[in-house]
Amino acid sequence: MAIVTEPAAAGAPATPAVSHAAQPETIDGFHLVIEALKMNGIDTVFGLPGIPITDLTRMIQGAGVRMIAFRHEQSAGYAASIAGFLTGKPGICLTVSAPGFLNGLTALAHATTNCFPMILISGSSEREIVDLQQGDYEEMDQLAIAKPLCKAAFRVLNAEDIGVGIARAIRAAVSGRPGGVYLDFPAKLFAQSIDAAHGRSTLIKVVDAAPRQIPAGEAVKRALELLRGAKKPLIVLGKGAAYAQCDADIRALVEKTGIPYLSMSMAKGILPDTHELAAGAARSFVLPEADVVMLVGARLNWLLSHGKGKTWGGAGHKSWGGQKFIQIDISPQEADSNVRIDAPVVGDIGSCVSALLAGIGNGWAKPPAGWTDAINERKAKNVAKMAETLAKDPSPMNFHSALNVVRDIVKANPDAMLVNEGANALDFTRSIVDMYKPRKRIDVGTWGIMGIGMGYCVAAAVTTKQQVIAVEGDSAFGFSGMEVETICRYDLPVCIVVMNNNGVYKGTDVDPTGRDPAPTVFVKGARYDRIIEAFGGVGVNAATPAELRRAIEEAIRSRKPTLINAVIDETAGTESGRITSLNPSAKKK
Ligand code: ADP
Ligand code: TPW
Ligand code: MG
Repeated sequence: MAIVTEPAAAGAPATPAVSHAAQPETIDGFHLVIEALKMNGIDTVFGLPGIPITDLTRMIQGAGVRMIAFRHEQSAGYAASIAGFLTGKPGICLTVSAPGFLNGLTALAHATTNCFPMILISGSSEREIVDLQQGDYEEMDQLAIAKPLCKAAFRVLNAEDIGVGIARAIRAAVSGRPGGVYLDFPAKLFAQSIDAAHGRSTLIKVVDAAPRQIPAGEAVKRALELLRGAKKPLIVLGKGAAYAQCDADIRALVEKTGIPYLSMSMAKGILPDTHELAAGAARSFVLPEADVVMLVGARLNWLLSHGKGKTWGGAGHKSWGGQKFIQIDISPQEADSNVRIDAPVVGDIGSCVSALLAGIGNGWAKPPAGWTDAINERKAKNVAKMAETLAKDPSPMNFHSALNVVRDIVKANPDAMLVNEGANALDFTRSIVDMYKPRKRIDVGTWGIMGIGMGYCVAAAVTTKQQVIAVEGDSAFGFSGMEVETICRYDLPVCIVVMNNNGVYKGTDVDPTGRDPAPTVFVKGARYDRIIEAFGGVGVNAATPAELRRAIEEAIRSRKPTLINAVIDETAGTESGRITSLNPSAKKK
């Protein structure tokens, strides 16, 4: 995941040259920042202008770096975070001070939580006034506030230190476990002028920003011994495995060992969901039954029921199910965070998987047929049941009949990026829509966060140039809906499908007192498609699967920004989708 390098400062506008030969050329903070970013292969910045960074956004654009300007910093931040995931380079988000910084902060915390490399750069107000709390314009001690939410936070006060600040931010974001980094640039920094030759000599082109981390030989041996003795082995692929971009080796590991695998949401497609060893359709069977589980870039957090309890065949909700775990992860602190890890393999996934492959050689005995046959039997049963449900054509549409269309379209367009958020709109899409290629599915991630939608769409379109399809709950869409203007402004090939069931989870709740709409319910029969028309995009109302299919196909053909209001049965969803049980239940009704 090397940072791509470019010739230093190519294309950056030079500080206006002064004609007197006697006067040395100078460079200011603005240009040092831009040159440092360019030198380190940063080609895109996501942000929103205002004091003190308006000129910086202009100059970034003038220097040939893509400056994508949003309507809200949170969307710019989410865009930066997912650009980091998709490219392995830190995604950059640029904001103004206090309120802009705070708007970007949720995304910074999200990046850290999800292990995505991102740098939030915020302008800040005058230090001596902020520190004496004398009431400066947008006064706030941003550095202190950012610190607990990111891997590292730095403030740069002198133009000579810009190079070091940016180099350290890049290293912190992409090395080891990736995460969010905060860079604080006070307004005065940008205007500082120093000798140009000296200034440029302080810039650092980061060498080997994300160094390989080779696993210890004995750790690999321990893992292979455990795997070799397994009767019912299982591999779990997480988004760390997708991030590592060593898809061919992961595929070889699965195929050479013949071990069935589960893909976590954003790991879907590292191997196609239709692969014969894919065990996703038998998830509730394989988790409690497996005896040895190899985690590849996946944490045993809530998404995997902390590796224990009923999901894993444990007797009680916190009891160990008896599995032995191998965990491949770059973080040496991850092992044992929830249950005992018998064989931690610490290193970058590329190096770990190739070391395992070398140890496996060619004569690896496949798992007992009893195990794979049992899985295949469950899979066949569940797939047949799903096919039956998908074939139904109820009126109004439900999630299944609408997503059956998306499923076909993704199959026919495997290079398209799929953005997904909501509750039911998320869970049904994850289980119904098969993915065929790595890093194509991007979604709510570790927090199950709403609001990533349009920011992710913009970043996916800008960084991959592929068609983007977003499946959005109507509530989820609302968090970032104004960014459809951004999508139209940059004319991005994004097709947004709003699964409109009139509310959060469903649209049927009522206020028991009869006064107001229920907190989960929105305006009934809303026409989200009309929002995009205000900005010149294509809006379509789709009440049937045939209408939905036609509209998505046309969006892909035209590559025009499109928003489809998919009318979904308002009774179709369940509370919180698949995670109803996480709602605390009141003892008395
Ligand atoms: P999921 O939600 O898909 O289960 P998680 O976000 O819980 O995935 O886990 C991702 C894990 O991958 C993290 O523990 C992180 O340290 C690890 N990781 C990220 N990048 C790499 C890498 N290049 N090599 C090894 N581990 C990585
Ligand atoms: C930042 C809580 C989880 S899912 C959801 C909310 C508000 C919306 C579900 O409705 P939607 O989907 O999108 O219409 P559907 O198909 O079930 O009807 N604030 C944040 N993050 C989260 N997760 C929430 C609130 C939530
Ligand atoms: Mg909804």
